[in-house]
Amino acid sequence: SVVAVAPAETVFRSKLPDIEINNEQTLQSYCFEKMAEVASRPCIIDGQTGASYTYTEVDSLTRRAAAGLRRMGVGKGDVVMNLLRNCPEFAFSFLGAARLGAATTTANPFYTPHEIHRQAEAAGAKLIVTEACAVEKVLEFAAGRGVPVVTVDGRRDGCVDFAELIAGEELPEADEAGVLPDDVVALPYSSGTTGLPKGVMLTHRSLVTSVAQLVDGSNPNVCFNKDDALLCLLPLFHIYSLHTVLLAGLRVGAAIVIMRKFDVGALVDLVRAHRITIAPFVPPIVVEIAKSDRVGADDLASIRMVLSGAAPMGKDLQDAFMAKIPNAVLGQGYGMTEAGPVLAMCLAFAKEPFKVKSGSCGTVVRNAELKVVDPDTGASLGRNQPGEICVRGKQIMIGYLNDPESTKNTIDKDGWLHTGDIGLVDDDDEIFIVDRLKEIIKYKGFQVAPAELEALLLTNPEVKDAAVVGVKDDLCGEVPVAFIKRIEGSEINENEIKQFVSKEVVFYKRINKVYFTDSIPKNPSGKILRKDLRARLAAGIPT
Ligand code: 4UU
Repeated sequence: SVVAVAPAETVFRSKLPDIEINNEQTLQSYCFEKMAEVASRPCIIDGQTGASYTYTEVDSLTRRAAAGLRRMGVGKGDVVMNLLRNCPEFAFSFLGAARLGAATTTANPFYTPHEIHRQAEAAGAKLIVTEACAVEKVLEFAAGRGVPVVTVDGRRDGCVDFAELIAGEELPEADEAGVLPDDVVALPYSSGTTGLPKGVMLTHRSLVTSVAQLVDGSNPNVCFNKDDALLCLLPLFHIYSLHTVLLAGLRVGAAIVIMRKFDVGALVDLVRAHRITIAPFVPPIVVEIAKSDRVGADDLASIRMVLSGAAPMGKDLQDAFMAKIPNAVLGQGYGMTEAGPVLAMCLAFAKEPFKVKSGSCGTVVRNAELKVVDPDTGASLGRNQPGEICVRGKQIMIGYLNDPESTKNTIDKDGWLHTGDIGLVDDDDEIFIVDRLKEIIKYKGFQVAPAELEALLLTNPEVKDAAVVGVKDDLCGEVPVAFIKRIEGSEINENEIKQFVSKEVVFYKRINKVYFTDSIPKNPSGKILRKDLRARLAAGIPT
C-alpha cells in the first residue's frame, strides 16, 4: 500500500520557550489567582469620576453582579449583551456573567437600532446592560422579547439600575462549580475572512491561554506587573481592549484606568494624574499624538510601554512616534478576534527584551504555532515568502455561533485558523503583514464588513447591484467606497446613496465615495471580484 507522506511544513514558534499554562480553570479564577498579593491595591479606576475600586472590591462586585444577573434569570449557557462605552460596570457585568457560566456578547453603543437588534437576536441575548446614550435603541427589541435592560448610569423607566443589580449578596463560590473550561465566556462579533458579522465563541480555556501567552511565566512576552497602571482607552467591546487591557491587567494585578472617550488633552491629564505606565493604542491614536503640538515628551514621561495593534503601523509612523516618547518602548501586537485574539506580539516588551524592527507586528506568541501558506495551493512557505498567515493553539476560538459552515472555512481539519492576512516571517522570526486576502475593511481598527453594506445597498429599490471595497485613508487607515449599478432609468445620486446607508449604520461604516458603474465584476459563482475593483480604483478609472 502507498503511504501518503505529508509535505514538510515550516512551522514558526516563539523565540521564548513554551510555559506551563493551567487552562483547566475558569477565566475568573485565573484573573484573580494572585488575589492575596494584590487585595488592597487599586484594580479599576474610573478616569472620569475618579472612583477607584481595589482588587477585593472588584472581586466582590463581580460576585454580586453574578448573583444579581442570576436573580434576573441569567444562567449557564445564556448570553448577556454589554452595550457600553468603557466603564467599571463593563468589567463587573462581564465577570459576573462568567461566574454563572454565561457569555457576554459585546457591541458598540453607537450602533444603530438595526445593528444592535441583529446582533442581540443572533446571539440570543437574555439581558442587555447599557447606558443612557443607547437605551432608547434597545427598548423595542427588549420589550418584544421580554429581555430585561439594565442601565449603568442611573434609573430609567422600564429598566433596572445596575446599582440595584449589585446591591445584594455575593454569588456563593460553590455555585461556580458548574462552570467549565470549555464554556463560552466571550462572544464578540466579527466578519472574519468573509461575509456578515458572526459570533466568535471564545471559551474560558481560550482566553486563559491567550492571556497566559502574553503575561505569564518567568520571562513573559509582555512584561506587565502589579506596579503598572494600564490605560483603558480602547473600547472594551473590542477584543483587543477586553483581552489585553482588562483581562491581562487583572491577571498581573495592575491598576486599570478607564477612559471613555479619546481626546489628547484628557489623555495627557489622565496619564499625569495616574502615572500611566502602559498605553495600548491603535495607529490613528499614535498618529494624533505624534502630530499634536499639545503633547511634549514630559507629558507622557511615565509611560514605559506603548502597544499598537488592530491595524497596520508603518515604519515611518513608528519612528516619528518614538522620537516623541523616548522613555517608552513602542511595539505592535497582531490580533484577530477569532484567534483568541493575539497571534503575535513584539518581543521588545518581554522581561528580557529582544531587539526588534520598526514596522514588524511581532513574533508568534508562546505555546502556539504559526505558518505561512500559499493562498492558491495551501503549500507551506518558508521565511521571507509572503502568504496567508495561519495559527494553531488552545487560544483560538472554538468556532462561530450557529455557523459550522463558516467555522469549517476558517479552521481547517488540522486545527489551523486561516487569518486572511498576507504576511511573511523574516530571518529574525518577526512577522510583517503586507496585504489582506480577506474582504474586511478596517476603519481606525474597527471592522467594516463589505458584505453587510452590500446587503444593505441591495435593499434600495433603485440599486440593481452593489459592491463595497476599502481604500486607503491617511487618517482612518481605510474607508469604505461603493460601486453601484443603478436599475434602468434610476437617477439616484451619490448623496442619496450615502444617506441611505448612513441612517442604518454606525458612523465608521458610512460610504465615503460612490462610483456608478454598468457592471460589477464577478466570478462564475457570483463572488464579487474585489481585486478587480481595487485595480480599477488604482488605475483611476473606477467606472
Ligand atoms: C496590521 O484587530 C483585532 C485584534 C487586535 C489585537 C488584539 C490584541 C491587537 C493586539 C492585542 O494585544 O481583531 P479584529 O478581529 O478586529 O481584526 C483582525 C484583523 C487582522 O486579521 C488584521 O487584518 O486586523 C488586522 N490587524 C493588523 N494589521 C490586527 N492587528 C494588526 C497589526 N498590523 N498589528
